[in-house]
Amino acid sequence: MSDWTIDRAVTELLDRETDRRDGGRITDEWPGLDLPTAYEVQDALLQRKVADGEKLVGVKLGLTSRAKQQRMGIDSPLTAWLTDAMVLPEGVPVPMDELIHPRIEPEIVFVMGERLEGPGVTAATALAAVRSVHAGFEVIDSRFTDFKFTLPDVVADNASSSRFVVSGTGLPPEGLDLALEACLLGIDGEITDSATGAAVQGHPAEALALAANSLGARGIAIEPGWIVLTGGLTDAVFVEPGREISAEFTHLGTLRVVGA
Ligand code: OOG
Ligand code: MG
Repeated sequence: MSDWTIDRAVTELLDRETDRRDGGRITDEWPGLDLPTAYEVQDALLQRKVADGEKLVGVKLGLTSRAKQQRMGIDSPLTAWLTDAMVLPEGVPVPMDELIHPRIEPEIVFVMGERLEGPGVTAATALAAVRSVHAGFEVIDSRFTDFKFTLPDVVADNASSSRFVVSGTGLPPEGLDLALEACLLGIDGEITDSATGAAVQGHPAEALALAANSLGARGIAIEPGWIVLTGGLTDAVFVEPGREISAEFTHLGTLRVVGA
């Protein structure tokens, strides 16, 4: 019998985040941690943050692209929670002194206009519920050493969530072909990687539908005004002091962020 509980896992993960330290995988000590229980840990972690004054502002998808799945060694997408404390305004440097070992990845972001509740949500119905499409960056900061985890570990850890940037100006989804929307990732002015929106589940709206359907199975709807991060288009890159990371999109604009 393991002496781990949902509560203990939440406390351990929050302590690591506060103390800025990584550590071993929970599943090494709690091999019985299955996926449904891992989502219970994730939900309890959100409740703890909400009790501390944070507000739920949306949902993120993770491991929706092959680049991310291959790097992390997990081929199954997941969802996790976004709170207002994770918002990094455009132009503000990544606060390295608050984080453990941050990496950053470019993402296509939706702001929802209408409620979306699975099951049965298709990419077309999902896209029809979107108010605006934005360029985004996600800063991930796993509470596990070297970003080494199993699927239940990373689900419990709210999918490495740390900070995110959403471009101020969005575009209506109509008129955009998001499968073809390209993103050039740059480090200090040099293009190091690229992808199109098709990298995430064939189309970012497929990723949104996936989120709606998997949350729907847990009785949760995606609400109007929510921010939805559809998942890293490329592999993530390490943030370093003074390093400038850029994401140049075909129509969604260009985001730049620097490590402080
Ligand atoms: C897990 C989070 C993955 C994404 O966009 O694929 C993620 C990780 O890579 O640490 O946010
Ligand atoms: Mg991400």
